[in-house]
Amino acid sequence: MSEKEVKSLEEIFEARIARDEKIEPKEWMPEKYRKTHIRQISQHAHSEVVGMLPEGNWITRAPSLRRKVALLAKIQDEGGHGLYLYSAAETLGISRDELIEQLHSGEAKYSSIFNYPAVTWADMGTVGWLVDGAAIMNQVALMGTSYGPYARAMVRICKEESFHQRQGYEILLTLCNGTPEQKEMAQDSINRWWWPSLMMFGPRDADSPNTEQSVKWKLKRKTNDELRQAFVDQTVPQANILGLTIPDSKLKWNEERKHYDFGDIDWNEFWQVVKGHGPCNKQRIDARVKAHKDGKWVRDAAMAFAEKQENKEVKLAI
Ligand code: BYC
Repeated sequence: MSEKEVKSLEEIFEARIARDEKIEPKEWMPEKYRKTHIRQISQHAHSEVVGMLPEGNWITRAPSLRRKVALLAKIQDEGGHGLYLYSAAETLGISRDELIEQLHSGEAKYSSIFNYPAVTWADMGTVGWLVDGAAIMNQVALMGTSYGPYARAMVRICKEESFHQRQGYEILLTLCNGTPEQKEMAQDSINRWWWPSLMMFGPRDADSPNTEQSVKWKLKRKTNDELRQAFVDQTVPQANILGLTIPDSKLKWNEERKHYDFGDIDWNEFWQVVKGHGPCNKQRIDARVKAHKDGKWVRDAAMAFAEKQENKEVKLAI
Protein backbone atom coordinates (compact mmCIF):
# COMPACT_ATOMS: atom_id res chain seq x y z
CA MET A 1 0.00 0.00 0.00
CA SER A 2 1.37 3.43 -0.88
CA GLU A 3 1.98 6.08 1.78
CA LYS A 4 -0.85 8.13 0.30
CA GLU A 5 -3.31 5.24 0.56
CA VAL A 6 -2.34 4.60 4.21
CA LYS A 7 -2.80 8.30 4.99
CA SER A 8 -6.25 8.31 3.51
CA LEU A 9 -7.19 5.16 5.49
CA GLU A 10 -5.89 6.85 8.62
CA GLU A 11 -8.04 9.89 7.95
CA ILE A 12 -11.15 7.75 7.44
CA PHE A 13 -10.32 5.87 10.66
CA GLU A 14 -9.86 9.06 12.71
CA ALA A 15 -13.14 10.45 11.35
CA ARG A 16 -14.96 7.27 12.40
CA ILE A 17 -13.49 7.54 15.90
CA ALA A 18 -14.59 11.18 16.04
CA ARG A 19 -18.15 10.11 15.10
CA ASP A 20 -18.09 7.51 17.93
CA GLU A 21 -18.45 4.62 15.49
CA LYS A 22 -17.32 1.21 16.69
CA ILE A 23 -14.34 -0.34 14.94
CA GLU A 24 -14.98 -4.00 14.05
CA PRO A 25 -12.48 -6.89 13.68
CA LYS A 26 -12.02 -7.12 9.90
CA GLU A 27 -11.95 -3.35 9.35
CA TRP A 28 -8.80 -1.36 8.69
CA MET A 29 -7.11 0.03 11.80
CA PRO A 30 -3.66 1.47 12.47
CA GLU A 31 -1.17 -1.18 13.56
CA LYS A 32 -0.56 0.64 16.84
CA TYR A 33 -4.29 0.68 17.62
CA ARG A 34 -4.39 -3.09 17.05
CA LYS A 35 -1.33 -3.75 19.21
CA THR A 36 -2.50 -1.48 22.04
CA HIS A 37 -5.83 -3.27 22.10
CA ILE A 38 -4.22 -6.71 22.16
CA ARG A 39 -2.11 -5.51 25.09
CA GLN A 40 -4.93 -4.05 27.13
CA ILE A 41 -7.64 -6.64 26.35
CA SER A 42 -5.33 -9.59 26.97
CA GLN A 43 -4.03 -8.08 30.22
CA HIS A 44 -7.63 -7.58 31.22
CA ALA A 45 -8.37 -11.26 30.40
CA HIS A 46 -5.33 -12.42 32.37
CA SER A 47 -6.49 -10.31 35.34
CA GLU A 48 -9.87 -12.02 35.34
CA VAL A 49 -8.33 -15.48 35.27
CA VAL A 50 -5.52 -14.82 37.78
CA GLY A 51 -8.12 -12.99 39.87
CA MET A 52 -9.90 -16.32 40.45
CA LEU A 53 -6.99 -17.56 42.55
CA PRO A 54 -7.19 -15.50 45.80
CA GLU A 55 -10.92 -16.20 46.07
CA GLY A 56 -10.70 -19.81 44.90
CA ASN A 57 -8.68 -20.50 48.01
CA TRP A 58 -11.74 -19.68 50.14
CA ILE A 59 -14.41 -21.86 48.50
CA THR A 60 -13.79 -24.75 50.88
CA ARG A 61 -13.65 -22.41 53.88
CA ALA A 62 -16.79 -20.35 53.29
CA PRO A 63 -18.74 -20.09 56.56
CA SER A 64 -22.09 -21.34 55.19
CA LEU A 65 -23.59 -23.10 52.19
CA ARG A 66 -25.16 -19.81 51.02
CA ARG A 67 -21.78 -18.05 51.10
CA LYS A 68 -20.10 -20.96 49.34
CA VAL A 69 -22.64 -20.97 46.50
CA ALA A 70 -22.36 -17.20 45.97
CA LEU A 71 -18.54 -17.28 46.02
CA LEU A 72 -18.43 -20.22 43.64
CA ALA A 73 -20.79 -18.45 41.22
CA LYS A 74 -18.69 -15.27 41.39
CA ILE A 75 -15.45 -17.08 40.67
CA GLN A 76 -17.05 -18.93 37.76
CA ASP A 77 -18.19 -15.57 36.38
CA GLU A 78 -14.59 -14.30 36.47
CA GLY A 79 -13.50 -17.33 34.43
CA GLY A 80 -16.25 -16.49 31.92
CA HIS A 81 -15.06 -12.87 31.72
CA GLY A 82 -11.58 -14.15 30.90
CA LEU A 83 -13.03 -16.23 28.06
CA TYR A 84 -14.99 -13.37 26.47
CA LEU A 85 -11.95 -11.17 26.69
CA TYR A 86 -9.54 -13.75 25.23
CA SER A 87 -12.02 -14.16 22.37
CA ALA A 88 -12.16 -10.37 21.88
CA ALA A 89 -8.33 -10.25 21.79
CA GLU A 90 -8.24 -13.12 19.26
CA THR A 91 -10.35 -11.06 16.82
CA LEU A 92 -7.27 -8.83 16.50
CA GLY A 93 -5.18 -11.63 14.98
CA ILE A 94 -3.40 -13.23 17.91
CA SER A 95 -3.94 -16.83 19.01
CA ARG A 96 -5.07 -18.00 22.44
CA ASP A 97 -1.84 -20.00 22.77
CA GLU A 98 0.28 -16.90 22.18
CA LEU A 99 -1.73 -14.94 24.74
CA ILE A 100 -1.35 -17.64 27.39
CA GLU A 101 2.36 -17.94 26.64
CA GLN A 102 2.77 -14.18 27.17
CA LEU A 103 1.15 -14.49 30.60
CA HIS A 104 3.26 -17.46 31.63
CA SER A 105 6.53 -15.91 30.46
CA GLY A 106 5.82 -12.64 32.29
CA GLU A 107 5.73 -10.65 29.03
CA ALA A 108 2.07 -9.71 29.61
CA LYS A 109 0.93 -8.10 32.81
CA TYR A 110 -2.20 -8.65 34.88
CA SER A 111 -3.72 -6.44 37.54
CA SER A 112 -1.35 -5.74 40.44
CA ILE A 113 -4.16 -6.32 42.97
CA PHE A 114 -4.09 -10.09 42.54
CA ASN A 115 -0.57 -10.30 43.88
CA TYR A 116 -1.80 -9.65 47.41
CA PRO A 117 -2.86 -12.55 49.66
CA ALA A 118 -6.44 -13.13 50.86
CA VAL A 119 -5.83 -14.20 54.44
CA THR A 120 -9.20 -13.95 56.23
CA TRP A 121 -12.86 -14.49 55.36
CA ALA A 122 -13.34 -10.70 55.56
CA ASP A 123 -11.04 -10.46 52.54
CA MET A 124 -13.77 -12.15 50.47
CA GLY A 125 -16.02 -9.23 51.40
CA THR A 126 -13.35 -6.63 50.70
CA VAL A 127 -12.34 -8.12 47.35
CA GLY A 128 -15.97 -8.00 46.24
CA TRP A 129 -16.59 -4.51 47.57
CA LEU A 130 -13.33 -2.73 46.72
CA VAL A 131 -11.70 -4.80 43.96
CA ASP A 132 -14.87 -5.48 41.99
CA GLY A 133 -15.99 -1.93 42.84
CA ALA A 134 -12.81 -0.51 41.28
CA ALA A 135 -13.15 -2.88 38.33
CA ILE A 136 -16.74 -1.70 37.68
CA MET A 137 -15.68 1.94 37.78
CA ASN A 138 -13.08 1.19 35.11
CA GLN A 139 -15.28 -1.15 33.06
CA VAL A 140 -18.39 1.02 32.90
CA ALA A 141 -16.19 3.56 31.13
CA LEU A 142 -14.91 0.79 28.85
CA MET A 143 -18.47 -0.04 27.69
CA GLY A 144 -18.05 3.07 25.54
CA THR A 145 -14.66 2.02 24.17
CA SER A 146 -14.14 2.27 20.41
CA TYR A 147 -13.37 -1.38 19.62
CA GLY A 148 -16.70 -3.20 19.17
CA PRO A 149 -15.89 -6.66 20.62
CA TYR A 150 -14.28 -5.13 23.73
CA ALA A 151 -17.19 -2.73 24.31
CA ARG A 152 -19.77 -5.52 23.94
CA ALA A 153 -17.89 -7.87 26.30
CA MET A 154 -17.98 -5.10 28.90
CA VAL A 155 -21.77 -4.87 28.94
CA ARG A 156 -22.24 -8.40 30.28
CA ILE A 157 -19.14 -8.22 32.48
CA CYS A 158 -20.40 -5.06 34.20
CA LYS A 159 -23.76 -6.65 34.99
CA GLU A 160 -22.02 -9.59 36.63
CA GLU A 161 -19.49 -7.41 38.46
CA SER A 162 -22.26 -5.46 40.11
CA PHE A 163 -23.59 -8.71 41.64
CA HIS A 164 -20.02 -9.44 42.80
CA GLN A 165 -19.68 -6.05 44.41
CA ARG A 166 -22.96 -6.46 46.29
CA GLN A 167 -22.13 -9.94 47.56
CA GLY A 168 -18.84 -8.56 48.90
CA TYR A 169 -20.51 -5.59 50.55
CA GLU A 170 -23.10 -7.87 52.14
CA ILE A 171 -20.36 -10.05 53.65
CA LEU A 172 -18.82 -6.94 55.22
CA LEU A 173 -22.18 -5.61 56.38
CA THR A 174 -22.81 -8.91 58.19
CA LEU A 175 -19.35 -8.86 59.80
CA CYS A 176 -19.72 -5.21 60.81
CA ASN A 177 -23.05 -5.96 62.51
CA GLY A 178 -21.56 -9.00 64.23
CA THR A 179 -19.20 -9.43 67.18
CA PRO A 180 -16.40 -6.94 67.93
CA GLU A 181 -13.94 -9.57 66.62
CA GLN A 182 -15.81 -9.80 63.33
CA LYS A 183 -15.84 -6.03 62.93
CA GLU A 184 -12.14 -5.93 63.70
CA MET A 185 -11.53 -8.56 61.03
CA ALA A 186 -13.39 -6.36 58.52
CA GLN A 187 -11.37 -3.28 59.52
CA ASP A 188 -8.09 -5.17 59.24
CA SER A 189 -9.09 -6.30 55.78
CA ILE A 190 -9.86 -2.74 54.60
CA ASN A 191 -6.55 -1.59 56.04
CA ARG A 192 -4.71 -4.06 53.82
CA TRP A 193 -6.73 -3.72 50.60
CA TRP A 194 -7.50 0.02 50.41
CA TRP A 195 -4.23 1.25 48.91
CA PRO A 196 -3.72 -1.69 46.50
CA SER A 197 -7.30 -1.04 45.26
CA LEU A 198 -6.40 2.55 44.40
CA MET A 199 -3.36 1.23 42.53
CA MET A 200 -5.63 -0.83 40.25
CA PHE A 201 -6.33 2.33 38.24
CA GLY A 202 -2.71 2.48 37.12
CA PRO A 203 -0.03 5.18 37.45
CA ARG A 204 -0.85 8.89 37.75
CA ASP A 205 -1.82 10.38 34.39
CA ALA A 206 1.45 12.30 34.35
CA ASP A 207 3.38 9.00 34.59
CA SER A 208 1.17 6.93 32.29
CA PRO A 209 2.83 6.37 28.91
CA ASN A 210 -0.33 5.01 27.25
CA THR A 211 -3.17 7.23 28.48
CA GLU A 212 -2.87 10.16 26.09
CA GLN A 213 -3.01 8.06 22.91
CA SER A 214 -5.62 5.67 24.35
CA VAL A 215 -7.91 8.60 25.20
CA LYS A 216 -7.48 9.95 21.64
CA TRP A 217 -8.51 6.58 20.21
CA LYS A 218 -11.40 6.38 22.71
CA LEU A 219 -10.00 3.11 24.01
CA LYS A 220 -9.95 4.85 27.37
CA ARG A 221 -12.97 7.08 27.95
CA LYS A 222 -11.59 8.38 31.24
CA THR A 223 -8.04 8.71 32.53
CA ASN A 224 -6.50 6.72 35.39
CA ASP A 225 -6.71 9.69 37.79
CA GLU A 226 -10.31 10.53 36.86
CA LEU A 227 -11.45 6.98 37.54
CA ARG A 228 -9.47 6.75 40.79
CA GLN A 229 -11.07 9.96 42.05
CA ALA A 230 -14.56 8.75 41.10
CA PHE A 231 -13.88 5.49 42.95
CA VAL A 232 -12.80 7.29 46.14
CA ASP A 233 -15.84 9.59 45.97
CA GLN A 234 -18.19 6.63 45.56
CA THR A 235 -16.57 4.41 48.20
CA VAL A 236 -16.16 6.73 51.20
CA PRO A 237 -19.93 6.98 51.91
CA GLN A 238 -20.19 3.18 51.62
CA ALA A 239 -17.41 2.78 54.24
CA ASN A 240 -19.32 5.18 56.50
CA ILE A 241 -22.42 2.95 56.32
CA LEU A 242 -20.28 -0.03 57.32
CA GLY A 243 -18.78 2.01 60.17
CA LEU A 244 -15.27 1.24 58.91
CA THR A 245 -12.38 3.69 58.74
CA ILE A 246 -10.50 4.15 55.50
CA PRO A 247 -6.79 4.01 56.38
CA ASP A 248 -5.88 7.45 55.04
CA SER A 249 -5.37 10.37 57.44
CA LYS A 250 -5.46 12.82 54.53
CA LEU A 251 -8.88 11.71 53.30
CA LYS A 252 -11.14 14.77 53.49
CA TRP A 253 -14.08 16.20 51.57
CA ASN A 254 -13.01 19.23 49.54
CA GLU A 255 -16.03 21.52 49.22
CA GLU A 256 -14.40 23.61 46.52
CA ARG A 257 -13.51 20.66 44.27
CA LYS A 258 -16.63 18.69 45.26
CA HIS A 259 -14.40 15.65 45.59
CA TYR A 260 -12.52 13.87 48.37
CA ASP A 261 -8.85 14.76 48.74
CA PHE A 262 -6.79 11.69 49.53
CA GLY A 263 -3.24 10.80 50.56
CA ASP A 264 -0.24 9.75 48.50
CA ILE A 265 -0.11 6.32 46.95
CA ASP A 266 3.13 4.39 47.46
CA TRP A 267 4.18 4.27 43.80
CA ASN A 268 7.34 2.43 44.67
CA GLU A 269 5.24 -0.46 46.01
CA PHE A 270 3.04 -0.28 42.88
CA TRP A 271 5.96 -0.63 40.46
CA GLN A 272 7.56 -3.38 42.55
CA VAL A 273 4.36 -5.41 42.29
CA VAL A 274 3.88 -4.64 38.58
CA LYS A 275 7.46 -5.73 37.90
CA GLY A 276 6.89 -9.11 39.53
CA HIS A 277 8.11 -8.54 43.08
CA GLY A 278 4.82 -8.42 44.97
CA PRO A 279 3.92 -10.78 47.82
CA CYS A 280 2.26 -13.43 45.59
CA ASN A 281 3.49 -12.85 42.00
CA LYS A 282 5.43 -16.10 41.82
CA GLN A 283 2.70 -18.14 43.48
CA ARG A 284 0.07 -16.80 41.05
CA ILE A 285 2.03 -17.55 37.89
CA ASP A 286 3.11 -20.97 39.17
CA ALA A 287 -0.56 -21.82 39.81
CA ARG A 288 -1.55 -20.72 36.29
CA VAL A 289 1.27 -22.65 34.64
CA LYS A 290 0.39 -25.78 36.62
CA ALA A 291 -3.33 -25.48 35.76
CA HIS A 292 -2.45 -25.10 32.07
CA LYS A 293 -0.18 -28.16 32.16
CA ASP A 294 -2.66 -30.27 34.11
CA GLY A 295 -5.46 -29.26 31.75
CA LYS A 296 -3.65 -30.34 28.59
CA TRP A 297 -5.54 -33.65 28.35
CA VAL A 298 -8.85 -31.77 28.46
CA ARG A 299 -7.81 -29.47 25.62
CA ASP A 300 -6.51 -32.43 23.60
CA ALA A 301 -9.74 -34.39 24.13
CA ALA A 302 -11.88 -31.37 23.20
CA MET A 303 -9.85 -30.77 20.03
CA ALA A 304 -10.02 -34.47 19.05
CA PHE A 305 -13.79 -34.44 19.56
CA ALA A 306 -14.20 -31.24 17.52
CA GLU A 307 -12.09 -32.72 14.69
CA LYS A 308 -14.18 -35.90 14.69
CA GLN A 309 -17.41 -33.89 14.53
CA GLU A 310 -16.01 -31.83 11.68
CA ASN A 311 -15.07 -34.95 9.70
CA LYS A 312 -18.58 -36.34 10.23
CA GLU A 313 -20.09 -33.10 8.92
CA VAL A 314 -17.83 -33.14 5.86
CA LYS A 315 -18.84 -36.75 5.12
CA LEU A 316 -22.54 -35.88 5.47
CA ALA A 317 -22.10 -32.87 3.19
CA ILE A 318 -20.48 -35.10 0.52
N1 BYC B 1 -1.51 -3.63 37.42
O1 BYC B 1 0.14 3.73 30.70
P1 BYC B 1 -0.64 2.94 31.69
C1 BYC B 1 -11.59 -8.11 37.98
C2 BYC B 1 0.80 -1.18 33.59
S1 BYC B 1 -10.21 -8.08 36.97
C3 BYC B 1 -0.57 -4.09 36.57
O2 BYC B 1 -1.60 3.70 32.53
P2 BYC B 1 -2.81 1.57 30.35
C4 BYC B 1 -11.70 -9.14 38.99
C5 BYC B 1 0.22 -1.04 32.19
O3 BYC B 1 -0.22 -2.30 31.70
C6 BYC B 1 -10.38 -6.61 36.03
N2 BYC B 1 -0.05 -3.33 35.58
O4 BYC B 1 -1.35 1.71 30.96
C7 BYC B 1 -11.31 -10.43 38.72
C8 BYC B 1 1.40 -0.47 31.44
O5 BYC B 1 2.35 -1.50 31.16
P3 BYC B 1 2.65 -2.04 29.64
C9 BYC B 1 -9.12 -5.88 35.93
C10 BYC B 1 -0.53 -2.08 35.45
O6 BYC B 1 -2.95 0.21 29.78
C11 BYC B 1 -11.35 -11.39 39.71
C12 BYC B 1 2.09 0.41 32.48
O7 BYC B 1 1.67 -0.07 33.74
N3 BYC B 1 -9.33 -4.70 35.13
O8 BYC B 1 -12.43 -7.31 37.83
O9 BYC B 1 -3.14 2.71 29.47
C13 BYC B 1 -11.83 -11.07 40.97
C14 BYC B 1 1.74 1.87 32.33
O10 BYC B 1 0.36 2.14 32.65
C15 BYC B 1 -1.52 -1.55 36.28
C16 BYC B 1 -8.59 -4.40 34.04
O11 BYC B 1 -7.71 -5.13 33.67
C17 BYC B 1 -2.02 -2.38 37.31
N4 BYC B 1 -2.95 -1.97 38.19
O12 BYC B 1 -3.77 1.70 31.64
C18 BYC B 1 -12.26 -9.79 41.23
C19 BYC B 1 -8.97 -3.13 33.32
N5 BYC B 1 -1.77 -0.29 35.92
O13 BYC B 1 1.47 -2.89 29.28
C20 BYC B 1 -12.22 -8.82 40.25
C21 BYC B 1 -8.44 -3.00 31.90
C22 BYC B 1 -0.97 -0.03 34.89
O14 BYC B 1 2.74 -0.81 28.78
N6 BYC B 1 -7.21 -2.26 31.82
N7 BYC B 1 -0.21 -1.09 34.61
O15 BYC B 1 3.89 -2.83 29.78
C23 BYC B 1 -7.13 -0.92 31.86
O16 BYC B 1 -8.12 -0.22 32.00
C24 BYC B 1 -5.78 -0.28 31.68
O17 BYC B 1 -4.94 -1.24 31.07
C25 BYC B 1 -5.14 0.23 33.01
C26 BYC B 1 -3.72 0.74 32.68
C27 BYC B 1 -5.97 1.38 33.56
C28 BYC B 1 -5.02 -0.87 34.05
